[in-house]
Amino acid sequence: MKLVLAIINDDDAINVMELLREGGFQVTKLATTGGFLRSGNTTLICGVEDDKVPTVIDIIETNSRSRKQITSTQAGSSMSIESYIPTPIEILVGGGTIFVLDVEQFKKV
Ligand code: 2BA
Repeated sequence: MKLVLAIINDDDAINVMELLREGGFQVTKLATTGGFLRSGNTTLICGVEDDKVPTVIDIIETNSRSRKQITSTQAGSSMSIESYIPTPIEILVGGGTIFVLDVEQFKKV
């Protein structure tokens, strides 16, 4: 058995969860926060048999859009006045970030 952890955009979460459910997968949704942008994202936890992992990844991959997002640079270490003026930069936020972990034991009690 594997545990799929997928960090996706909040806007894609409902759709991805619905498609996983329709595919017969159980899924748990966690409200999480990205360390870089410090804005909300969604982490899905999905325990699946090994041979189903590609199907789960495919559902997540197909339904998680990447987006361009504007953020601002953090203050630099120099003491110049420019280092305190935030500069907008454009970054590409995934898609999805997916981890697949081995499950040592799975038990429902
Ligand atoms: P955040 O940490 O808020 O990162 C959002 C996006 O900012 C990232 O998109 C990436 O494009 C950019 N980014 C992150 N760190 C950066 C840096 N030091 N310099 C420049 N740009 C940077 P994604 O790579 O698609 O990641 C989306 C979210 O997935 C992340 O949100 C984080 O919550 C999670 N994530 C990504 N890689 C991870 C990892 N190795 N471990 C744990 N969580 C991860």
